[in-house]
Amino acid sequence: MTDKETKYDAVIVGAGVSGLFMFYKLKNMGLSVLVIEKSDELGGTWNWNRYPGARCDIPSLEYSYQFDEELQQEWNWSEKYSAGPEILEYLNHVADKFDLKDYINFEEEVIQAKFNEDSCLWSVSTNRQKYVTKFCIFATGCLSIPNKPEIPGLESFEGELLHTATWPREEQNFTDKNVAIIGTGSSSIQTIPEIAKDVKNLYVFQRTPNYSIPSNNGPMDKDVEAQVKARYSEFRKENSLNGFGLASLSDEAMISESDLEEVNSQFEENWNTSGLAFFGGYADIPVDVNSNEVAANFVRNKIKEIVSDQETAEKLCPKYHIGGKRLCVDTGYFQTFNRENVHLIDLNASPIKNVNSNNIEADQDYEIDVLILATGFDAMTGALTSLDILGRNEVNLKDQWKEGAKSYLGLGVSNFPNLFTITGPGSPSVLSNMMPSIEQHVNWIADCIGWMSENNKSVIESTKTAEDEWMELVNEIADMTIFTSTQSWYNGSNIEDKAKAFLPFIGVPVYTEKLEEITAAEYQGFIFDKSN
Ligand code: NA7
Repeated sequence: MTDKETKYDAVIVGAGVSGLFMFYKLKNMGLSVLVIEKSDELGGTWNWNRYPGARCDIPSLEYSYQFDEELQQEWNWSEKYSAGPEILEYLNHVADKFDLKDYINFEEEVIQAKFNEDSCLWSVSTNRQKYVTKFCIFATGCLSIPNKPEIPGLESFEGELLHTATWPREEQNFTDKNVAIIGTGSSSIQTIPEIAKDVKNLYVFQRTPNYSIPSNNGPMDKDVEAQVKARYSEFRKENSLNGFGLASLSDEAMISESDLEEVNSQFEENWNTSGLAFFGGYADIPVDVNSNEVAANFVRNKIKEIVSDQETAEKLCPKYHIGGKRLCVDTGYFQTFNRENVHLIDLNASPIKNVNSNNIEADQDYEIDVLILATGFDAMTGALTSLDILGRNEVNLKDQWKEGAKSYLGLGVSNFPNLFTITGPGSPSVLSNMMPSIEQHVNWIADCIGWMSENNKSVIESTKTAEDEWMELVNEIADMTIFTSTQSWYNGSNIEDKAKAFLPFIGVPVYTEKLEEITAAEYQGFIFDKSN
């Protein structure tokens, strides 16, 4: 170790929801820990995605930490679904309350992490210096690396070019401007109703329409808040027993066994109350294509009811299974297309031929001042494969994952000892409420490190066999659902040259059961100190 290398028990990469809690846990265990954060602020996804309308689409009483009773009692959310700035305020409150900020190295970017087989330590190189650490923990998020697709002529555009995932902090003034937005995923669906209010014209370039359910957002109902807070831990426990880890609408009712008229009237009620939970309204929507079609058709009919121009409505109606792409939750998205200043351009009928200095050429020329890319992320693996992470024999993680990411439990990767990922591929992550899934992983990693110390183990690594079998299970479960039926960022289809592999583990309760079994069997599938 040179003078310039500082040694830690653990280095955590990222100061978002997962990095903050991971740091809190390890600090309380008495470990020496460093958090490295690329931005000058904490908050991860909520720090980067500051576009107008950015909002959590899971109710905030659920999308919040549960590790500290005082915290969950004292914090009051102003709305059912919190907007990005309020979530950032909350995360800052958490960091202040538990004295976390002073230990975070802001504006420092990890470039390489390399495992040394002799010392069994990791060297972490940043744009500033080098650190040595026993454990390397990637708290880098599932949706962190923006997808910037190749669009012909984009580099020649002379107006303002924005991406929803790297939105500037300064307020953007779009008054009387002609604005184009490319992409119609969740970010776009949230921002379009906000942006449309001010602009002269908003041109929405859509490649694939999305299903979206109204959020039915509003001020926090104080009675509901009080009821939840009176039994918060039970409430969290109940939610963890539902497939997606969310408070569910569902009993065990199946569309296939129900009267269609009753189903449609139930859907009507769910449409007016539920948001994402709409998808769980009947147990067979995710697994039975015919039942799925009933739900899909209900939403298509809603779109046609809301949007006055039927040609536009038809273009906004998705044809694939509902849920195949991430279901969206909106506040007035479809209604926005009734505005005279909002225009939908179907890229399937007329692809973008070129972007010039001040216009987009498609079916006609659209003169624009601002171009917004709402084109998503290199999801689930992008934040890891964009770095040089070198494990045993200097194998690079991005090479190991070339044919598709494989991980054991979404927590460990063979050839990468003492490296942990929080909500990595193969875990419920993006197909669950991220907050409790993050807490589950952080608690597990902290317990594992504690167990290793008590049992005199210094190196943990998952076996390739465990990893292969685990990913087979991930795919077996996914194949029983509609999730693999559509091109989506769940299976890497949105990124050119990315291996197509379905990555999230579907089913929070099954995952939890398996994780607990494996842990109780003294971390079955992991080897310690290469000896057992
Ligand atoms: P998404 O959901 O990946 O949406 C990206 C959108 O951009 C989607 O409509 C894409 O169409 C579109 N896209 C991507 N590349 C292109 C090109 N080259 N041309 C035209 N359109 C393109 O990302 P979001 O940021 O909206 O949401 C991500 C998640 O954040 C969300 O699900 C929540 O979990 C939070 P496509 O469908 O690929 O045809």
